[in-house]
Amino acid sequence: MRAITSLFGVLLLLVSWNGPARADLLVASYYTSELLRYDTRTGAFLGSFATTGTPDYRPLSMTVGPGGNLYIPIVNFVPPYEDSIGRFDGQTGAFIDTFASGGGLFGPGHLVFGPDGNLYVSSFGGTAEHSKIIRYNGITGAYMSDFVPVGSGGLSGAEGLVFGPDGNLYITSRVTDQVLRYDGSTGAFLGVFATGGQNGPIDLLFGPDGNLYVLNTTGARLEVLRFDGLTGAFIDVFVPLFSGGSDGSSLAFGPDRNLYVTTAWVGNSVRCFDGSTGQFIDEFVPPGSGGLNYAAGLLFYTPIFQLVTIDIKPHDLPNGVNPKSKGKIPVAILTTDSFDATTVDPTTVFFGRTGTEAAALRSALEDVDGDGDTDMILYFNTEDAGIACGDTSASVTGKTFAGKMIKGSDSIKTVDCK
Ligand SMILES: [Ca+2]
Ligand SMILES: [Ca+2]
Ligand SMILES: [Ca+2]
Repeated sequence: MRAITSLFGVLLLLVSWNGPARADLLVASYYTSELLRYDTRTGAFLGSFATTGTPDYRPLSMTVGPGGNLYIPIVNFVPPYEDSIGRFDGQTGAFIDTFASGGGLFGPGHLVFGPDGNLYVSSFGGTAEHSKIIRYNGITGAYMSDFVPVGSGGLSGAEGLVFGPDGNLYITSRVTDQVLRYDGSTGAFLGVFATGGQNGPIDLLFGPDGNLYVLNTTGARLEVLRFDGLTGAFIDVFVPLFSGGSDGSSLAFGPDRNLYVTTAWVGNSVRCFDGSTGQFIDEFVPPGSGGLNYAAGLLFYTPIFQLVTIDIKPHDLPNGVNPKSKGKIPVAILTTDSFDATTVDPTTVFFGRTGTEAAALRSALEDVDGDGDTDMILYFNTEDAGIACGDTSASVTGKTFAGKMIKGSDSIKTVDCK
């Protein structure tokens, strides 16, 4: 029996070694215009994950969207000072494109994909004359509407926003010290949900216990208040005022269910608090670790795709693509030592600029690369792939019949772009 038990233990260990990828902690380093990676168990610095490309484009927060990519509000410090939402590859951190801009976006704070798949961005604006929530198309990035228009509900200084368990949208109104609630489908104002005391609320989320956690700032200090998630009634000061923070500070629950808070320019760290009691545990990411300079948004992020090897236009290299072609483009998913391409469900496969654009027209199983094992070849309408002149890579996403998400990328060279 003992032998069986220890064998079972070994098997469990093996399973856990091969288990799902562990989350990384990503932190926006505002002054250095990059996202930094930290170990979620130890807080150790793991490297720079992404940069915005220029020191004048400063990242504030981040969320995960279609294709497993990261969407990041960027404050632009060079003329014409147009703020925007950048899209970055969720696997590699590579900049993909400026996903969304316009619609009067001014001082973006936080962003979230809604139940309808579209992207909601708070436009802080500093005062009631500019504060609003903008809705962009979740696939194309096109401006759709001012979902919560200027003046609605007295919103002033919009920063944090989150869809609640009831499907409605909750927004921090920093200047009026309130959390406001809006209809999640129409954007209509539903009322003041919670009153945040004397200090300006800048971020919020619903915790594992269903209650609402609100991060307040007084300029150089932070606190976390807790409210009933159903009624908005004040419960307690979950974390009392501490030195650190101001603009850009954010909060998130970790995989360990503890609460993590970034402390912006004052503390320049990530603090960990007990998720049940609010008690301070430690400076999980110490001040300045890994070059961190002005800790803004944070995200516990698990890359959800298995990376697979693809070959755009098998037997061709470089892989010339005419974005305006009316023709079809073949893409192979190759079988390797670590992946069997015949397990892919071809009806789930998309190809294009980010791997979410064009559905497969048809597919076949064959040994595309002549190495003796069976691969999958798929065909897509080139003009549906969303490829723009100058793009240098394209991707495939899909699922296996067992439901595992896959993603692969290959180089392209755009042609006939005059
Ligand atoms: Ca090729
Ligand atoms: Ca092979
Ligand atoms: Ca093969």
